[in-house]
Amino acid sequence: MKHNIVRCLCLLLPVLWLLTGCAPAPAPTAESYDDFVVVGFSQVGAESDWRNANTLSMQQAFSESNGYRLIFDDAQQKQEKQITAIRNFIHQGVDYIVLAPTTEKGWDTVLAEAKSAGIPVIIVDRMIEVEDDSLYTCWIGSDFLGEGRNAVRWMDQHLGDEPLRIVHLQGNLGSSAQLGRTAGLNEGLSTHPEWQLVYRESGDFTQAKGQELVEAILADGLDFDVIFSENDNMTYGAIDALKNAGLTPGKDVTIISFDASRHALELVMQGQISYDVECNPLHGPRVESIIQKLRNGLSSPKLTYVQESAFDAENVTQSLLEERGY
Ligand code: GZL
Repeated sequence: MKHNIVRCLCLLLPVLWLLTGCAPAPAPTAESYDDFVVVGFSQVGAESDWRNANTLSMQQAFSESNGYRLIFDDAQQKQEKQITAIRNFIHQGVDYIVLAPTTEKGWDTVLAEAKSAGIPVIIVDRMIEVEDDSLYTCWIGSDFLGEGRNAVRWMDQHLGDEPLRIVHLQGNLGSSAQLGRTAGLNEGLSTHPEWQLVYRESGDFTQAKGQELVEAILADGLDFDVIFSENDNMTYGAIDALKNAGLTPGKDVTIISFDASRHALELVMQGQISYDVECNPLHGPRVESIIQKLRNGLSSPKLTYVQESAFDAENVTQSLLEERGY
């Protein structure tokens, strides 16, 4: 199965040449493909700064200079596009499939096809839920419930037991990041009767939708004290909406966010975001290290959680901003 497409192309080229009289650019020969480890990467999309940093990290790790040929597919946040991409990877006979899944469910059938083709699948970032966990070799990503609990702990410690009216901007519904962060907030709501959830909607992790949602609740005259936003891009949109309404983020409204990208931490330093829980996107070297292990006949833990931090005005420094990798 390996690189069948490539071999077919090599056979067709001379015929095309004779028919068209023009010499097409030489396709990579099977040997040239064989010089590389071919990795098919199905990415969620380009919905956020986090996602773009994750893509760049993967592209840098799986470079030709590192011995890889990366076949990259952007699913535009649609699971059906990811399923099609995985089937294409199988057909092309890649050596490894890396999947950053949009949502947790719906992967059993296509991953069974990858297993039948003998292609190892590595899950990165969000988690998947399958009947048979042999359908993927291993997963590496974040503890999203832990991230949500971290945010609630900070709220408990810094916002005291005063009554809080909370606006909750959720990420892509059904994604591990949304499920975990939401579960953390729900635990907080159940243990703090003085906290009231006054609004909950999904902003799809995008800045535009985050701004749209907050503009709408301001227009409706909703009163609230806290915005619990499940990623920085939705937070940027919410901040724009607050400012356009004459409100001061961090003063009139406390903002809790997730991802902790460099720009967001600048806003933490300025007092606009009160607390930002890190979700580290720089998975490229981590996934590449897993593939190196597998190629050397070594195993990798089934689940690997990356170490992450969190930031408020107390621990954000200029040097931290300068050194930040994303
Ligand atoms: C989290 C990742 C989420 C980020 C968002 O690991 O899946 O998706 O928090 C991104 O910024 O869109």
